[in-house]
Amino acid sequence: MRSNRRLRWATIPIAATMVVVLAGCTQAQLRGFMPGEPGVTNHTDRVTGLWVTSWIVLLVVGILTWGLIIWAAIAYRRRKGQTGLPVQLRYNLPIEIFYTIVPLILVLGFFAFTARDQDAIESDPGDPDVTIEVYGKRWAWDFNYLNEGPGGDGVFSPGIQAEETDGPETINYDTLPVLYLPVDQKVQIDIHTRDVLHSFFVVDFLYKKDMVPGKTNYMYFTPLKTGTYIGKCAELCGEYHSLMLFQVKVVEQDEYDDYIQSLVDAGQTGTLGEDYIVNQNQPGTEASETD
Ligand SMILES: [Cu+2]
Repeated sequence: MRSNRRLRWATIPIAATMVVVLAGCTQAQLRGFMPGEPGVTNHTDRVTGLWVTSWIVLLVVGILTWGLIIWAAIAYRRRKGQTGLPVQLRYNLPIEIFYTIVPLILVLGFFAFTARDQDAIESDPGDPDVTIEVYGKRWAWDFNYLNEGPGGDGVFSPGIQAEETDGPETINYDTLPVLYLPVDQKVQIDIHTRDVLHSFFVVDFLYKKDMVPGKTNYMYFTPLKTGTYIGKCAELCGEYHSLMLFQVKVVEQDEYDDYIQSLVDAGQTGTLGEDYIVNQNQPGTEASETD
């Protein structure tokens, strides 16, 4: 009875604190300080949801654990006149079962929700509206827009490494490689590298994928918000890794079509494909067979 009443008294300040804390939450805090804003792609809210919910569960566990530690330290502290060891408790079966099962439930829960979300993000929805081949290279990006241009042979945009400047902006954003994507269209990205491991990362899309020599990885998503987003290499790939940047412009369909046409007009038809892979010692390449 007594502990029940004590618990009831505790709920009032806890609830009041929660109300104050949550009411003062900014959008950034509610999203767990993840970059970007809600609904940038069809996957970002799912990623943010998993992140924020996991943190809430972990904080609840943390507060309970810290509370119990502090409570035990105060309630069972050595009092005046006490000598020797306190009563030693062991083989307390209910407690042992409790602290085995609770972490098990937590780990299985985190695993299940992660697997569910990963499966949703990774699965191929099929019938992409645009398919873009991305090649990472030390230290820039080439973009091949497949099935576009005359005859559907594709158009391409070769990128250069970011240029450093002395100004307040440390790099020149005007010369960054740019990937154009039409808003509200199903996008498939085929991910390759021409040399070492890189990682294709669009920060606000909350997802990245390794670019592995001799392997093609895929990313599927639908951009839902027009805007310009920063992309970067997320796998240390050498001296100028930090300058391996690009921009993603999510635009309306007609602006996207204009951009594709501008590449056609510039004579950038076809694709910059495997011919430019510089690795000579990869399984399956000519070089390794003749060596
Ligand atoms: Cu890189």
